[in-house]
Amino acid sequence: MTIPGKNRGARIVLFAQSLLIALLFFSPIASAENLCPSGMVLIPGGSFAIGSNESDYREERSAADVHVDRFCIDQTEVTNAQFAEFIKATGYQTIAERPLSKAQFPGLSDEQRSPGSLVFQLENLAWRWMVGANWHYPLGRESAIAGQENYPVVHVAYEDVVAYAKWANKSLPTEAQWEYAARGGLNGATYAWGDQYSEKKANTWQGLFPLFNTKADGHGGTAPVGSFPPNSYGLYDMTGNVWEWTSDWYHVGHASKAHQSNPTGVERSKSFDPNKPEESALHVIKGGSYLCVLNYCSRFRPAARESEAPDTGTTHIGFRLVKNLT
Ligand SMILES: [Ca+2]
Repeated sequence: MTIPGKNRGARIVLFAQSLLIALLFFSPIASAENLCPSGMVLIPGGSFAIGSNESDYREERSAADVHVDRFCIDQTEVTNAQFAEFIKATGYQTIAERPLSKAQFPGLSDEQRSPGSLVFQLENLAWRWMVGANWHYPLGRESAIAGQENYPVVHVAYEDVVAYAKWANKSLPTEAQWEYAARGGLNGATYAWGDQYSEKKANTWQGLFPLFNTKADGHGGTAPVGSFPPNSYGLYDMTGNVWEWTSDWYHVGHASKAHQSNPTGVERSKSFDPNKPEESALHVIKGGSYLCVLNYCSRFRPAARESEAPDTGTTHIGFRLVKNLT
């Protein structure tokens, strides 16, 4: 026997429960967690000053107020294991694996045009062009990455990371996105964690560069991603380990970005680094690397920036990607 009143009450309770579940499921908080693919972190939109007016490095001056919309960013630098998946899926050959072009380097012999890349040799404490060095053999032919699956991929040129981004359906960060994420909400602070330097916070160089490295942080070269504490946004290695490519073309200062939303930097034709006048167009790289040290090149600060030719990969440049949300 049914009791109409009781059934109606039960239906109301059931309806209310369903409504609550629906509200929870579709609430902004719950959906925000699902906005970013696995391995990425949601960075809330906001305004900040990109660059630094206090910096000794003129390329960081003057700071400009900018706004960035919310976006997702990789929690770590892209690893060897992740890059290997891309190579396996696409058969892509990185620039360091291709011979130098005869048209571009007519004065070199075939042997001199053999595939290779720039390696910083810790034993000699010097940069050297090494035939056979590439993402799979970071220090040359006898240095395969077996056992280093969780290290950041290196020897990736700009063209290589753009190809990876296309495959992953993601994008290179703009400099503004990268710097905003690196600051972790501590806008205006010197370092990603505050104003006091600490060699325990990131994979940097300890000692007198380039004479000696005490390796007090436990690493002479690159370290597995996530070996050091994350910043306030939960992002690892935004300071040190490897430099990271951004999509911006390099230009001294930030005047072109002032008061912009989602600035993308200068056009290619305006890219210029007075320290490298022979280069015509360079991209901004951020974050510094394991070779950065307070006494020599303290470019492991969020405001710091360096230029790099798009066709150049080295032992200390890697990348991470963003997913833009519309
Ligand atoms: Ca880094």
